[in-house]
Amino acid sequence: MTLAQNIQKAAEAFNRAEFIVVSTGSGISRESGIHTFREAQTGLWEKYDPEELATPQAYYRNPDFVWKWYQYRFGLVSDAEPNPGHYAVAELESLVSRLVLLTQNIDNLHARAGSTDVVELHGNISRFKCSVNCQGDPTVIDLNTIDHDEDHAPHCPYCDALVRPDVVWFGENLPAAAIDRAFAVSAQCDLMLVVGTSGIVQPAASLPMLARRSGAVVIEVNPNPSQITPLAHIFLQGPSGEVLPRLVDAVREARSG
Ligand code: BJW
Ligand code: ZN
Repeated sequence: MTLAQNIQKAAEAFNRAEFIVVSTGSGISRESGIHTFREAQTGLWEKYDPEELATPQAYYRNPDFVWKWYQYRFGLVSDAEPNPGHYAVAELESLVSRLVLLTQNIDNLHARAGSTDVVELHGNISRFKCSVNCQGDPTVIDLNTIDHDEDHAPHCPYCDALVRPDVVWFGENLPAAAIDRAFAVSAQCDLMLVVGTSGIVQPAASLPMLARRSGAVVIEVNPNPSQITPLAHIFLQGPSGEVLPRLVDAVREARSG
């Protein structure tokens, strides 16, 4: 089947579904200039494995170094704009009766594109918290209210522990409300659209399987086969910034036709 035929088939499935869950990974932000998580890093960070930096152990071992990595990435995210893939997901929300968006991304680009019901599974790089959550979980810290610079990890104004980005590192639990909701909607939806994830990182990677076992149609958008591809009913192979706008057009046409 050609991509055009698969998009048509996917659009028909969308029009049969009442409750849609979209689950996204870093690939959807690739066309906004943000590297996917497992892509080779550039410049200063070329030599470092992101999987080894995104851990509490790395942070406590060398807080200033990991802080600088996050400041660098925060800069990239702040300069980025949503791309046609993010806008297409936001538009889908207005075309269907119920849609929940689950994202592993920490870049806020879905909300900036207009999606309204976004469940952030791995936190948000623009938010910071006390590393021991001394005033309750999470103890959010507004960086503008404390003395800090780009090169040094700042300290909590209440307890002096380190301040850290409010993201989920390996070995840490996902925010309970977010993961509970993700499991619930994945088990309830009629259709799950999975976009731009390698499907390697748990527990997010298990959501498409849960959806499929619960009877949902699973559709994947990715330029490359992933761990999700074998369980997808329809695989739309291509970059999401191109495929998703075509899918939205096809959903709209199938609806009016
Ligand atoms: C395009 C594209 C284009 C390119 N268009 N697509 C069970 C078995 C084994 C291990 C575990 C397990 N359960 C838990 C674990 C441990 C661990 C884990 O999963 N490890 C794996 C590596 C095996 N999980 C955890 O530790 C999680 N916590 C947890 O389970 O708590 C319970 C527990 C507690 C204590 C002990 C054990 C368990 C937490 C996971 C947190 C992940 N955090 C990160 C970092 C966030 C902050 C930061 O960014 O710095 O989240 S890791 C990183 O991976 C990031 C991402 O959200 C996440 C997923 O990556 P993603 O988005 O899939 O990116 P890539 O790069 O892998 O793929 C990109 C894709 O895009 C590719 O497919 C491309 O083809 C595609 N693409 N261009 C569309 N234009
Ligand atoms: Zn504190």
